Amino acid sequence: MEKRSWAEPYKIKMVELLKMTTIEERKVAIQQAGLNTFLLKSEDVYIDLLTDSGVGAMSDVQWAGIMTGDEAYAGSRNFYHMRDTIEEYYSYKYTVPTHQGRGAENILSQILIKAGDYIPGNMYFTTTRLHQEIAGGHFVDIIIDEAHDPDSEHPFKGNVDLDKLERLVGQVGADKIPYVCIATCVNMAGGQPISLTNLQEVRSWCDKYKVLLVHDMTRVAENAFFIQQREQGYQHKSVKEIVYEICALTDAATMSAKKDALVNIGGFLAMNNKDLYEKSCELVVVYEGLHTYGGMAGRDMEALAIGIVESVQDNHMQARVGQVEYLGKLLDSEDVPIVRPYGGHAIFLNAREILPHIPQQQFPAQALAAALYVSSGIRSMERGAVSAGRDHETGKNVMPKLELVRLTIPRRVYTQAHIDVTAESVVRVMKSAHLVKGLRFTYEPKMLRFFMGRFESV
Ligand code: P70
Repeated sequence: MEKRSWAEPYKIKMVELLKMTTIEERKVAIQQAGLNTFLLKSEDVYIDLLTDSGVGAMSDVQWAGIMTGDEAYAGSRNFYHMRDTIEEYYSYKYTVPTHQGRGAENILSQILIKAGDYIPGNMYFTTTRLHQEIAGGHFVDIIIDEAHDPDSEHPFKGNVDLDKLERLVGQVGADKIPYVCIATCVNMAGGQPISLTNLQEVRSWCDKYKVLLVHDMTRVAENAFFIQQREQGYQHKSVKEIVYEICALTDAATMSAKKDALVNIGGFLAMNNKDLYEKSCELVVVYEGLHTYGGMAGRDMEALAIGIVESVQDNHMQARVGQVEYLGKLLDSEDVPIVRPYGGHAIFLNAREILPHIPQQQFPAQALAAALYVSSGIRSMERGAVSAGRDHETGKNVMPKLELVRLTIPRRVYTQAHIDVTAESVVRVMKSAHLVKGLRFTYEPKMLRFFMGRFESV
């Protein structure tokens, strides 16, 4: 059969040189970082797969847009460009810029949540849940069970289990549910999409009970690509059309634009309801900045407006998700236990299986991320018990079913050769996995402990 490869729909115009380190240097660096990859200096990292947040490569057109920044305190023209682009591509009528995603989560949670409320969501996200809790709410997981099983091949592991939603309303009543929070391409589940059919069902449920539907749209374009590839009836629709369709089913959205929208910083809260918009404007001036910049520079709003357009191009998405898939296939061919199906932004290593000798109380995923860094200079992120934190009522460690290490692929940054080296490095660390030891905290922050926590080997 004739071989047909695809290649990235861009070429490289500028490069950033990487520093190579020795294993001895990395051993010192990880000890100084308290065995936490968040605390490493970026200079000491070879291939940085910590996150896909704010680390993408902007296009020449975005950089040109930076030069047209209108840095007026009020009414910057870049704000209006961004707002109009959001309405055109994402359907939402009103936009409130924020410095990044969690700024939007804070404002939304403060406005909509009362003490004692319940907020159902398709799996938790760390910052989202924390803002819900700070506002006095309780997060309730309503994702399908398959999402908690790393081996399930379900094509839409981000789907909502409507029975769980129905049970919740039976227990607490619709009055106690201010909104349902749905993430596209669920991060903590392994970058897994929700189907449009399921989202339509959630919409109908929300209409029935008069509950708002809020969309964490941080990775909406990746989700749209999976719908195009996997959901019946969408093969001939463009990513752009599917993105619009997803957004149009929801009432409001929080966005960390540092991911899909291809910028280094920025986010927003967007909605169709004027009353919610006005309340958001009142709070954005308290926490972020005036309602026409909300913590973003004019130039960054311009880059964001352009990034939205670039992010929904089919060929961009094919290369983006294709690169993640390429890594997944390499690891699969070496029998590395990873979450299936491959995610949109990352491949997730199943630390439970790679380090069966380390009990979850000793944070196997955290230990694996540290070991991978020492062995190869590759930086990854723990997404297991350390991230899950403690139950905010009982104070007990939450032990999630998924104990994962995330190899997150920045957008338009690394080459296929970097991905080859990554796969080889993971295989190498797996071969000496039995030597990796469990960890305990030496410093445990009260909130979002994974960012700054420090550890020692036990
Ligand atoms: C990541 C980043 C951020 C994020 C997200 C979803 C689905 C909201 C946000 C917040 C950065 C991160 C954040 C917390 C823990 C680890 C890493 N995800 N919703 O790497 O947006 O960061 O802009 O405030 O993925 O996954 P922001």
